[in-house]
Amino acid sequence: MPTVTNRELIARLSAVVGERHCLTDADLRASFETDWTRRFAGTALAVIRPGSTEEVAAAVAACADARAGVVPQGGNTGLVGGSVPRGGEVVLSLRRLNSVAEVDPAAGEVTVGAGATLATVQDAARAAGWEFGVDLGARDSATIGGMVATNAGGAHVVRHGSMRAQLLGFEAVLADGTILSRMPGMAKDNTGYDLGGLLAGSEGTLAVITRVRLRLVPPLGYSTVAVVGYADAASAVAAAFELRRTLASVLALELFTDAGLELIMRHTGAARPFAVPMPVYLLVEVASAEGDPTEALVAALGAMGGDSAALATDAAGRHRLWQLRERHTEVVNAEGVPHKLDVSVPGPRFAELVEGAPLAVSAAAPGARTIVYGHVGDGNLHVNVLGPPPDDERADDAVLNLVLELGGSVSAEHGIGVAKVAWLVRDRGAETVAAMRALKAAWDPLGIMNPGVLFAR
Ligand code: FAD
Ligand code: 2HG
Ligand code: ZN
Repeated sequence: MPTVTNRELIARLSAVVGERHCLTDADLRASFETDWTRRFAGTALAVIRPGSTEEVAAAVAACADARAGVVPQGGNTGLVGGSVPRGGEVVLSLRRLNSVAEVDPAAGEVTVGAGATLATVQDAARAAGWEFGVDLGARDSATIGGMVATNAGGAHVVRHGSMRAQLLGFEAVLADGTILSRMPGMAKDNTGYDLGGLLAGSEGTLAVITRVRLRLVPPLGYSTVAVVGYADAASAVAAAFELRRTLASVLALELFTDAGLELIMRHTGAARPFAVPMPVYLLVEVASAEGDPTEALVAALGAMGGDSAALATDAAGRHRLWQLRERHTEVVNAEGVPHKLDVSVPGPRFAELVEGAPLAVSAAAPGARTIVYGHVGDGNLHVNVLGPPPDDERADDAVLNLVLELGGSVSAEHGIGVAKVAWLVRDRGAETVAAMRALKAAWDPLGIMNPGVLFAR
């Protein structure tokens, strides 16, 4: 049994990180205690803001001695409630670990602190003549540590893969305060278990990621974006998969519907991409270093007979079209506190999911509104439900049941967090979850790392 009182723990944490980085006042803690959607919130014992890996290690060791839960937090843009306290834990904010080392221009690699934002890393890569392979709408707030911890996906997975695929090295603090480091940056490294790969998607339940070595990708100088309207989801999905098969230049394949577009127009003042509303829209971006891919895109779209289309090759035009997809999260949040279901199904079932999810919601929660959008190229749909109170999960359950019937996954990119804990066994099976729990027990025998996330307590 712990013999350390909360007061003693706070005094020790304060000594480690400095008094002004150990926040105990409710007002100062508040922004760290509620998640981006406002659906998940809890009270922390304290919020600490360490300034170095050594401080993280000493703080975690102090929490272990006190048997206090540790909730690692980056930009707090996660959408499944994993970055905020459930009650009485220490929130460990990584945002001060925001260093971005000089890019290695020959290797195309960079070492960054866990608290560096995605936008900072993208800027550093571009300044050195490279690009970072992952992009997502929360780029100004989401941190690299949080993105590794959730194995974030985003718009370019179809071309470059998700965060795990960018990871060449890591430094992390284990649950007893031990520092692990494997940072040199090697494309090939088969010396035993891939522990960095294990931390990718671990959602703060195994260790605190403090630094990572990332691979960069060559810049793609030519880029074109098109938004095409379709009469139904099946036609849009078939077109997306045909483009993925035939155009090597595909960088993004995204889908949204007129219900989402209506919200975007109402909240942001954006205009329709073309005069006639269509039920389903496909956004495709093609990009190449070798030459302008526009002609090939136009030919491919023409051959498939899309109904109406808007196309942009200049930066402002591309940005305008991207806003129609990227701002869905923000405008849904402006309408209310959403239930967010981030799911994937095998490609051939994707259209069934797009059509079926709103019907499943209506049957389970009459009157609820469903807005769907997502990364069609990855079979990943974001189902957002507005109307039911935060703790009414009937609509969530209906959608997740449908996903499992279609052979899919209850989390494509945001993770399990606390939102989908009840669904992990149903998705992965008892044997697999037992194997995961064995890993958790070995890495975190006291169960202090993000308790309640991923597994039920
Ligand atoms: P947080 O929200 O702070 O934390 C997320 C999880 O990671 C928590 O479980 C936390 O405990 C853990 N964690 C955080 N930092 C660390 C660390 N250093 N070590 C160990 N564990 C840690 N996600 C996508 O995948 N694709 C998208 O396209 C996408 N678009 C988004 C758009 C918007 C507008 C918003 C608000 C969110 C979007 N997200 C997207 C979700 C979110 O941005 C990602 O999940 C992101 O990876 C979270 O990063 P963060 O720094 O905010 O992490
Ligand atoms: C996106 O793809 C993000 O826009 C957020 O993953 C998804 O708002 C959502 O549900
Ligand atoms: Zn997404």
